[in-house]
Parts: sequence; C-alpha cells; structure tokens
Amino acid sequence: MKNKVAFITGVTGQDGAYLSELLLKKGYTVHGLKRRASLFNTDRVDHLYQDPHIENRNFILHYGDMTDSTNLIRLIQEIQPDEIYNLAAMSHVQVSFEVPEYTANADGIGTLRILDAVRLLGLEKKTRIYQASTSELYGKVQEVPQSETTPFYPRSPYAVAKMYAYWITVNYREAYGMFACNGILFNHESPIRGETFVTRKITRAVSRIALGLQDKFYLGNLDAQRDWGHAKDYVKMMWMILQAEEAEDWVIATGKTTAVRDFVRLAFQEVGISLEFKGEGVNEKAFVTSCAHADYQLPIGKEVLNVDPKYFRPTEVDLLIGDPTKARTKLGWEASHDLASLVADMMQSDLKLMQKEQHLKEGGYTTLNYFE
Ligand code: NDP
Ligand code: GDR
Repeated sequence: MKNKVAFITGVTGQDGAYLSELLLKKGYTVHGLKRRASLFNTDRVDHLYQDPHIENRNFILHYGDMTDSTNLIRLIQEIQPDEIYNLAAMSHVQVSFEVPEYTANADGIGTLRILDAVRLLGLEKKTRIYQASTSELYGKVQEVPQSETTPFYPRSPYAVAKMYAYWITVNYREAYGMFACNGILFNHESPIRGETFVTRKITRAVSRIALGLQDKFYLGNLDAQRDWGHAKDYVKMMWMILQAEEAEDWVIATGKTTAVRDFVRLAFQEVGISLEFKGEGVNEKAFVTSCAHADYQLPIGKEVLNVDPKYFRPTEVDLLIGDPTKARTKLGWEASHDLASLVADMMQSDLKLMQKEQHLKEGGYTTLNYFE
C-alpha cells in the first residue's frame, strides 16, 4: 500500500514538530510549510531533517506563508496530500492585541485559503483537513466544563480570528462535503513550548533561579486557570480525528484546571523549593520558605516572583476546563501525562538547558558578540 502523504502548516512550531515525529513513525511522507526567516527557524525539527540530495525523502520542507494564497495552492497541487494539518498561526493571545489585522489574516483567512485551495484543486474527496481550533473560543465563561456544545465568546483578536477559522471549516464541510474537522484543543505544553507562553516562561525562570543564574521573574495574572495537558498526547488526537469515520469537531482536554500561581508552586517543588505568596493583585509576590534539595539552595525569605501589570491582557479568559467525554468515548483517546508529569518533564528539560548555560558562563562564554 502507498504511504499516506501529509501536509503540515506550522511544522516548525511545538505541535508541528511532535506531529511530524508521530506521522513519520506511522510511515507517512510528511511535507511541512516553513517561513523564510533571517536566522534558522527549524530547531524543533532539525533532528528530522533529510539532505535534499537523497532520494525518497519522507520529510520535506517548503517555503511558504499562510498569507500567500498562490503559494498554498501551488504547494497543495504539488503535494496532493491525503491529510492537511493546519497548525500555522500567530498563536500568542497577548501579541494578537498588538497585531490584530495580521492575526486575522494568518489565523482566520489563512484557514480559508487552505480550504479553498483544496476545493479549487478538486481534492474535496481525497484530502482530509484538520483545523487547529482552540479553547480560547470559549473566552468569557458561559458554562464549565466546556464541551463541543458550549457557546463561544472570544476575548482576543486571536480568538476572534480562530472563531472565523472554526466556522469556515464547518461551512466547507457542510457546503462541499469535505472531511474537514476542528480539534478544539485546550492548552498543551511541553519542553519545546514557545518560551513566552506562561508554563515555559515559568519552567525556564525557575530553573535559572535554582541554578543562581537569575534573581527573580515577573508574571501577569496569577489567578487565571487553565486546563493544561502534554502536547505529545494532543498531537495523537489530531491524527485520530482525521482517521475517524465521520468528520466532526472534538474537544481535547484533561478535565482538570489549575491556576497559574499553582503551576509556579509545582515548578519550584521540582527543585525542592517551597514558596509563600503574599499580597494581592499587582502587589502579590512569592518568597522562598524552604529548600529541601542539596543542589538548589536559596536564602529563606528570598523574593523570587513579582507581578508586572504589563503582562495583563486587555480582556482575559479567566477559567478554562474542558470536557473530553466525546473524544474518550467515541475515539478512545486517553492522555498519558497528568499535570505533575508535564511539569516534571518541562523542568527536567529546562534544568538541563540552563546547566549548559551555567557551564558556558563559568567558562566565560556567555555573551556571543557577533561584532567583536
Ligand atoms: P506555535 O506558536 O509553537 O507554532 C506556530 C507555527 O505557525 C510555527 O511553525 C510558526 O512559524 C507558524 N506560523 C505562524 N505564522 C505563520 C504564517 N503567517 N505562515 C506560515 N506559518 C506561520 O504554536 P503551537 O504549536 O503551540 O500550536 C499549533 C496550533 O494550534 C496553532 O494554530 C495554535 O493557535 C493552535 N492551538 C495551540 C494550543 C496550545 O496550547 N499549544 C491550544 C489550541 C490551539 P515560525 O516557527 O516561523 O514562527
Ligand atoms: P493562552 O496561553 O493565552 O492560554 O494561549 P499563555 O500561556 O500565554 O497564558 C495562559 C494564562 O497565563 C496568564 N499569564 C501569563 N501569560 C503569559 N504568556 N505570560 C505571562 O507572563 C503571564 N502571566 C500570567 C495569561 O494571562 C493567561 O491567562 C495558549 C496559546 O497556545 C494559544 O495559541 C492557544 O489557543 C491557547 O493556549 C489554548
């Protein structure tokens, strides 16, 4: 049987990298869309890279952009994919307030460009499409836990753009009989999560503080509650959604929620450090109360976290908690990581990374100055 062919937009992102690994293991040929950048931007998939001169490559990257219809049409025509995973997006909620029009173009209209390319090329019956939808669609709390039937109330330009993408996917499915599905995924993290999302920001900072490389760090809203899972579990579900008998929309979540403040506590616990939080709102701070690990000793009472209002969003999503019953019962999806193992995985990885930084610093190699 011929290997299946997948096209992944956003292949250089967190999910794109894990999904590529998964599909390659399943014997797929994987084509990925990458953006041209002035520096290499393929760190997360470099281990999958194959020399373009070898024959029968099964991992191939193409230049392109979600804002460029002609590029997307040409690539889909060349690749003739069995499955498209549309993961590319300007995915940072706070940044979307700074670049709302671009976000609408890449995340909203970008999805239309993919769907319409498939239609235009007459691939409606061949190509199955996964759309990376998000729990941000639920926004202002209408009901908890949030399921496939919970009404949407988006609270950021990112979420509004993703709402267009959600409905245009449903519309193309209904109008043209396409196998196009939304995975409404709740937050999922990993050691390769972007450094400016809150979990990775925390695990990086906690590792650096524990190793004496940093004094303290700053966060925004510590009260926000998120349903955090592991990205490795969630990309499995993306694949399962496209193997289902019928094209449908699916919530993927753990069903448990945790406040940002408690994620901070858990990360510090990984290095044996306990904290006490004092004060409220912008005056809240965290202090060290005990250090149980011989390698990570900080002064008792040391201030390690402050709140900086610059990280507050103009409109916030206060509480996300998903109900994954449909995915569990109809597709048999089970997460293999709980929050504790997610935090442990991220902390182990960041501690290793920061230990390298520590060695470089001790050897006098920390500042790379290209102009010297
Ligand atoms: P990342 O931010 O890690 O990756 C986004 C990817 O999209 C990167 O490869 C990025 O390229 C690419 N990209 C951004 N803009 C464009 C563009 N204009 N043209 C082409 N490529 C572009 O996101 P994740 O991997 O975390 O998320 C994957 C998808 O799932 C996103 O659509 C996100 O919105 C959605 N999502 C994520 C959730 C999560 O918790 N992680 C939850 C729910 C939905 P580059 O590397 O060059 O920046
Ligand atoms: P989110 O993730 O907005 O849920 O979107 P993020 O990690 O950015 O924020 C989660 C919550 O933490 C609060 N917060 C901070 N966030 C950041 N980034 N930096 C901070 O310093 C900070 N302090 C507190 C935020 O206010 C928020 O409440 C992610 C993205 O991956 C989206 O693409 C995806 O659709 C959703 O998850 C589901």
